[in-house]
Amino acid sequence: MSDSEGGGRKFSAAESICPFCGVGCGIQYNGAGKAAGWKGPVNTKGEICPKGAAAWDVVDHPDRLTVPLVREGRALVTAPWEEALDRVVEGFTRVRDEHGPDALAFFSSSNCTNEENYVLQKLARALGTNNVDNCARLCHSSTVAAMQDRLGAGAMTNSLDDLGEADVFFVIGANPADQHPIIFRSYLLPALKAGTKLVHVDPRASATTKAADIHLPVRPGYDIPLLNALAAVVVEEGLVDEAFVADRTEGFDAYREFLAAVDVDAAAEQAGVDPADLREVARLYGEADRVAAFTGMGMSQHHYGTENVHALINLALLTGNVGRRGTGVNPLRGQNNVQGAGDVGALPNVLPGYQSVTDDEARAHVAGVWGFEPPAIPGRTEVELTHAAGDTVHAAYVFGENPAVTEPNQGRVRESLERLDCLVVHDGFLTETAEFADVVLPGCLWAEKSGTVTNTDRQVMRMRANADPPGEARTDLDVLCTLADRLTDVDFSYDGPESVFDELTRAAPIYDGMSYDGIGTGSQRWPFQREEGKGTAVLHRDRFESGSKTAPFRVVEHVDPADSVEGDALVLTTGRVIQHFNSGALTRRSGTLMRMRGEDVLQVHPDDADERGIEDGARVVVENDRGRVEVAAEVTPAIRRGTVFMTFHYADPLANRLTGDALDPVAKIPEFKHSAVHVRVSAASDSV
Ligand SMILES: Nc1nc2c(c(=O)[nH]1)N[C@H]1C(S)=C(S)[C@@H](COP(=O)(O)OP(=O)(O)OC[C@H]3O[C@@H](n4cnc5c(=O)[nH]c(N)nc54)[C@H](O)[C@@H]3O)O[C@H]1N2
Ligand SMILES: Nc1nc2c(c(=O)[nH]1)N[C@H]1C(S)=C(S)[C@@H](COP(=O)(O)OP(=O)(O)OC[C@H]3O[C@@H](n4cnc5c(=O)[nH]c(N)nc54)[C@H](O)[C@@H]3O)O[C@H]1N2
Ligand code: SF4
Ligand SMILES: [Mo]
Repeated sequence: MSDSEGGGRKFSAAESICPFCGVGCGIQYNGAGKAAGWKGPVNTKGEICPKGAAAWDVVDHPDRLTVPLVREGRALVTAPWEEALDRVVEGFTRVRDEHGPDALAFFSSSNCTNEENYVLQKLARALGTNNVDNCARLCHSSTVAAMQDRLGAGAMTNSLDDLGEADVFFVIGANPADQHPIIFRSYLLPALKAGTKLVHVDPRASATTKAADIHLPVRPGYDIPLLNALAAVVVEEGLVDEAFVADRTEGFDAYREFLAAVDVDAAAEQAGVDPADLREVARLYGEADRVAAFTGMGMSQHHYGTENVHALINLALLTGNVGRRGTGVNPLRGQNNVQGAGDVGALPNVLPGYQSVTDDEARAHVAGVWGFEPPAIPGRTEVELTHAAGDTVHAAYVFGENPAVTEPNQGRVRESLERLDCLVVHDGFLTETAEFADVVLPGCLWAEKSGTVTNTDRQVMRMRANADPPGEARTDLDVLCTLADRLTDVDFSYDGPESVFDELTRAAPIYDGMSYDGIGTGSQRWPFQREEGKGTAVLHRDRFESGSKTAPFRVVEHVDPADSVEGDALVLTTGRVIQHFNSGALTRRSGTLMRMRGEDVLQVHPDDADERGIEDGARVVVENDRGRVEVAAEVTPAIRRGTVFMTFHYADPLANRLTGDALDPVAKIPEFKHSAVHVRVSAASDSV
């Protein structure tokens, strides 16, 4: 471990966790201006991907916020901490007094620690509102809703360690080679080399597809007909796991009757895939002893995302692929702590440990720990809160999120943000969202904080500070506790993250028995078994987490996407690339990553390009009723005909100008993966 000085700041290596994806690789300062992996619980050889390797680039970046800012007229000007905090307290207190606690909104952060999220949700509840959410809403909220409903737990059913035992990986609407690179390289690839088959269901061929045995290039938004047809073939060909169905499921008769009416060829055509390929995949799923399904944003981000996941759960139950090693339904989670932000209760309907706010016993349990009872009426969700701005929501605290890039239909989002009486943004950078703020509080980044995060396979791991906060910045936990103390009568004076974690283990039953010391440089997994001193790797073994021995089948019908695709319209689907992360707030500031991929492109199929006279590299206009962006075209057969793809990593072009605000009725997730757009060569590019 070496120490070094950076612009007056002292850096020293200490085992922390990567600030990017939900894999949760161990990283730390390498002593020479870079980040390096250490042998963590997940990246056991110390391996990291390009984003992890570039994670230090932003820590000492000149754009870092180092002092608070407050709005004076049109400008944001620097202010002492006391003045900035006074403004927050004054703004939030005034709104609460005038409009009641439900006029306040708290956007918590899946990029921040369990302790920070725990304190922020407790603050919201101490003020009398359940209006607290995090961007899991935009991400796997639909997956969580479906899995919680059917199986009793909305998390990966299995652990990374056991998944290699699968005979088949069924990856639908996810691209782990680019989005969960260390899972892909260190857990999936070795199994593939040893003979596990990979099926990839995705309208776009990606690095994951390269490793696949079969690719089903599904038409965006048509996963339900595809999944139903797979299930119908499994039944038709006698591949149902009869013993599992009899012992562990309910409602099979109605489901079988529904499947009997599915016309497999017609469903394959509706889903845009070859019926013969689809039948082959069904046989693989039905005949294999162990199939592990992985699901991502291509499934979850539709206005029927919950139904998509229900259809996948049916297939896993039908083939007996739940409750054993190398099987299951496995959502690959987004940020380094999106799992934890939900676990600790930064959600409007549940308290720490997924205890419902409407459950009297759960509220009483939490009240026993907190000394006050949280409100019993569920709060509103992230996009609903944004839409209510200026109407029934008047103050918002945005902690480690950048909704002015990442929420759908940006025209509407930006008008909403303007209408808030008091917008506080607490972030490491002056983000696009911070431009709308009344108060901007300088946040810490990963290297400057200590605390815990929970990764995609439910492992709670510790982050350790490698540096002090820059300039006058304070640790995020310190700022949140100070504000909470000033805004409420509740005592928020914790003795550092460890004492917050200790309280969390008492409030959230799934974390009961865990400890900072117990975690050490390893991990503890939920649900934690206090008596055994360890967590449960494979869920639903003899009983489902719901407490029941059985899980129900459910008839799932196709739902049309919200945008109808007429005339020469194409379907825009959006997603990610390996070099950038979400709103790009961090990765667009990394010189290394920008050299790897500086600009966005729109992937267009050669036939669609020909019809529009679009050449590779040409600037094109992409537009619909909601907005318009300009971007360079990449003409490639990797994308299916009729579909175009761009990322949402850039503020310009801002893909979310084009996405719509239809929400899933259950999970309230937006439809990021299906928007009708028109694409044409840009006049500006014609004239060049
Ligand atoms: N490099 C990188 N890694 C990341 C992130 C990042 O921004 N960059 N973000 C993190 C976060 S927050 C998350 S949530 C995860 C997300 O990880 P993924 O779920 O892998 O993310 P996406 O790229 O949004 O979508 C996955 C795939 O869905 C496909 N798709 C689009 N529409 C459909 C459809 O209708 N049906 C099907 N079956 N597929 C469809 C897309 O072509 C895409 O390849 O990644 C995490 N890791
Ligand atoms: N079109 C389209 N839109 C999408 C998606 C899509 O696939 N397509 N995916 C959606 C998904 S899955 C997600 S998860 C969301 C992500 O949406 P966001 O959460 O809004 O995106 P991020 O870029 O992850 O925002 C993180 C912010 O936190 C700040 N930050 C990072 N670390 C810290 C810290 O330690 N402390 C503080 N205080 N701040 C910190 C960063 O600077 C950044 O501004 O986007 C959604 N939007
Ligand atoms: S795989 Fe994810 S957690 Fe691991 S280094 Fe890459 S971005 Fe970080
Ligand atoms: Mo996400």
